[in-house]
Amino acid sequence: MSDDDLNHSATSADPDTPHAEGASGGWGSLKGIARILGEESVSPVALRILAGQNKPGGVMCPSCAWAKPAKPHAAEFCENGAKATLWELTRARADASFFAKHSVTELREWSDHDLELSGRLTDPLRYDSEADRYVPVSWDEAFAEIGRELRAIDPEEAVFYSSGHAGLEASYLYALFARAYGHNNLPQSSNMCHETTSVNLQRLIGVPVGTCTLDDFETCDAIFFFGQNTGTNSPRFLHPLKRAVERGCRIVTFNPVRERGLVEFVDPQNPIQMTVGKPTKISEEYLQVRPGGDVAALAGMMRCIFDRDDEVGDIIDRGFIGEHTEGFDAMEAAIRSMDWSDIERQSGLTHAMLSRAADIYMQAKNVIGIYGMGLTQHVGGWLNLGMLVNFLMLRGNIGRSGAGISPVRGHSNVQGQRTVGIAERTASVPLDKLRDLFDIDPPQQDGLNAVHACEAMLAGRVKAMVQLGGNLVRALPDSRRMEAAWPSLRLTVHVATKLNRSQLVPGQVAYILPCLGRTDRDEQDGQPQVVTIEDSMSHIHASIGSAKPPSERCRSELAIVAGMAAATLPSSPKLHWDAWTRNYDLVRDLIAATYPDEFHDFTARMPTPGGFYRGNAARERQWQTETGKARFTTPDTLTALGEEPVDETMTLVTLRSNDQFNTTIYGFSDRLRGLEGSREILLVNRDEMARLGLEEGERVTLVSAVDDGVTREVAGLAVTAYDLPNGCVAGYYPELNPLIPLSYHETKSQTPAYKGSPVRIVPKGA
Ligand SMILES: Nc1nc2c(c(=O)[nH]1)N[C@H]1C(S)=C(S)[C@@H](COP(=O)(O)OP(=O)(O)OC[C@H]3O[C@@H](n4cnc5c(=O)[nH]c(N)nc54)[C@H](O)[C@@H]3O)O[C@H]1N2
Ligand SMILES: Nc1nc2c(c(=O)[nH]1)N[C@H]1C(S)=C(S)[C@@H](COP(=O)(O)OP(=O)(O)OC[C@H]3O[C@@H](n4cnc5c(=O)[nH]c(N)nc54)[C@H](O)[C@@H]3O)O[C@H]1N2
Ligand SMILES: [Mo]
Repeated sequence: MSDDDLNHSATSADPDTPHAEGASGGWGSLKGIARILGEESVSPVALRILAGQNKPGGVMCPSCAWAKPAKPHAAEFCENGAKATLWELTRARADASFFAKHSVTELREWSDHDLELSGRLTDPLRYDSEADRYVPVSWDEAFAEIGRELRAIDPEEAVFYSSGHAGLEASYLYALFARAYGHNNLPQSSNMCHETTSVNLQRLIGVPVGTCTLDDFETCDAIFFFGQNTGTNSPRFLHPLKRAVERGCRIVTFNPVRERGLVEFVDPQNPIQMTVGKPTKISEEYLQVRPGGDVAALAGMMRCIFDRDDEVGDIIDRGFIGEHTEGFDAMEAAIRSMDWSDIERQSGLTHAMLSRAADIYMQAKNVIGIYGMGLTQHVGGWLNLGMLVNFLMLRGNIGRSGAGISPVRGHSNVQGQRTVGIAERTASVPLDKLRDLFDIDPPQQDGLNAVHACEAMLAGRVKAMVQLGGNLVRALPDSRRMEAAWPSLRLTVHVATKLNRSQLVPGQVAYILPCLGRTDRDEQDGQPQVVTIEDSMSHIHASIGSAKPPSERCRSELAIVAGMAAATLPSSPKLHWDAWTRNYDLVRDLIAATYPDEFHDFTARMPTPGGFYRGNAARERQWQTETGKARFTTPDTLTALGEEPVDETMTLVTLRSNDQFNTTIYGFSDRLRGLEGSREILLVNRDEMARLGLEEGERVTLVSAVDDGVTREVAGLAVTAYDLPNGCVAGYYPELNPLIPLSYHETKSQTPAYKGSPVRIVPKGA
């Protein structure tokens, strides 16, 4: 295959691909913030909070988990961080009168966007099935009934979910509550996200998290990006990236979509560059790999590396491999036996392209591998990560400064919640310590993750679902099936800031408990409280909210968790739920006592600029794997897809727009992709449109091609020509979640295959 002979026809200059409004981060991004400011009428308080965001003494962004530098920019927030903050600080209120006016049946007709637009929740609410309305109740009543309900069931029938927002203190107590009560059913949003990372990096290099810190980005020579959309999902990362490019670091990107932020960047904090309008080119090579084709792309680059090593020697770091790793020979044999035509077909990239990318890798002393959902949300996510670790280890690029593997995490505290015990797998949890500290008998067996909890729910084995944040009914795969199962629950409890769809499928006993957001002032006993979070690079930061809470009746997440626990569990001299609620320092002391290596002197170290680092064994080349070595992976296939698309079957990739945070839809402008106005769209390339006889704007139905007796379809999607590889279609999450079968998930961690499920397009009238 030659470079012109690519398996996708469209290019960035494709007349049918809507044109993006210039480089990401430039004027457009400031306009985006201004629009939200206009919509939400920004108060001086909001401006003050934004000015201090991600800086010592300020609030840590409620949006993504990207690292917070020790020396922040004047404005250390991005377009999407500003949206998240202002969305939380809205003046709109979903208060008692709102719920008196709207029945639950009526609210179910509202869109995700309109539901959250109703504003902040102000009162504890209980569902009244006769009136079909949520009605205000007192906190005491709510806690008492929740406690009664939980005591009436077997603890194993309860599931305590968390979305990665709540701080370390509330999260630690939530996990303690679950274990004292008697279960490990602690699924978290990462079960739909980076669980592939937690399970597989642990297996391969002995840590469940990435090995890089921000400093590494100042000395790396090349960065390889796989399926992570920086411009939209972690825009502050564009600053270190731009600096890296300016000092000569070379960037190679693998992504089926040409995402603007990785193509070029205009720094909104650099007025000169903005006026001159000269963007920085980010990626030297931008390779539009087929979904699931990263395995083949990595195999191709590794073939080139082996070939060069044969010719000139000294390319492969045999010293590192001999001392630190196992499994190299079998892996090498498998890669050498692969056929270039298979590699090209599966990756959708040519030998020449992969050879150019491999050259960049071989010319670089220090290389960082970055990845996101493009690698994790596939059936073969484990193989994606195995191949990326292989690739990096070939030249000793793990456990050395300027190099490493760097998953970019999602929710602001998603990683930290896992660190302090929100874990359905008990291997990582010091259960003995909990037993000693609290005189409890924590269950030993693993609990349910998100997919297993759904299966148990469909089988009628779950009776209570408590949600600390999040919007499971929309975020889960097979969302229509799961939504239908929800009302069979006996108890549903939502600790939330805003109204969402999950709350509108109440169990027989159903509560919404309104909590403070990260930006709100949290006072207990007249004292301001601080919470902490862990960023994507394992640094722990204090976060101090200062906005007036939306109502006097909102409580902190920690207070709500402690209130539910106290009402459920028998009193005990070792469980001081009230005292812990009055002073969060006491909870930090408990975290330090449970995890002394990482969290010693927690409260004292909390204000460290840039956060305090809790360390990483793999970074020190200590491999806490089963064998004490880092492990190479031998590929047995060249794709991460569960099955290859054939004939009319296409691979569905679900995307986030630039105007959403997960199921929170801020608006309808996917500015960086040049897509405006509607989320009910299906992106297809022009060749595929011609092959399938589709017209631009034509309404089609997308149906799942997984044949297991369940009908899965989404109708009314407008066909939109877009520059994508052949054999795949793309559209938005969460609208397309009814199409992802629950059973279609990563093999080792059950992370749903949101980036690679088989579908068929049915034209209207067919
Ligand atoms: N503004 C904003 N920020 C967010 C979020 C948000 O919704 N909005 N969500 C937060 C959360 S929870 C998370 S987990 C992160 C998610 O952030 P990301 O990890 O960036 O996740 P996605 O945007 O889902 O997809 C990333 C990219 O994968 C590409 N891709 C799809 N399939 C493949 C493939 O097979 N191979 C390769 N190489 N690429 C592929 C897509 O084109 C897309 O550009 O962002 C966090 N930050
Ligand atoms: N098809 C498809 N599906 C996906 C994905 C995908 O890429 N494609 N991505 C997956 C990923 S990576 C993730 S992480 C999940 C996300 O799944 P979740 O984390 O469950 O969903 P969110 O949309 O982040 O949750 C939004 C809700 O959280 C509540 N909330 C907001 N702030 C706070 C707070 O401070 N405290 C509390 N208690 N509540 C708060 C609000 O009520 C809001 O409505 O979705 C997954 N689903
Ligand atoms: Mo996520």
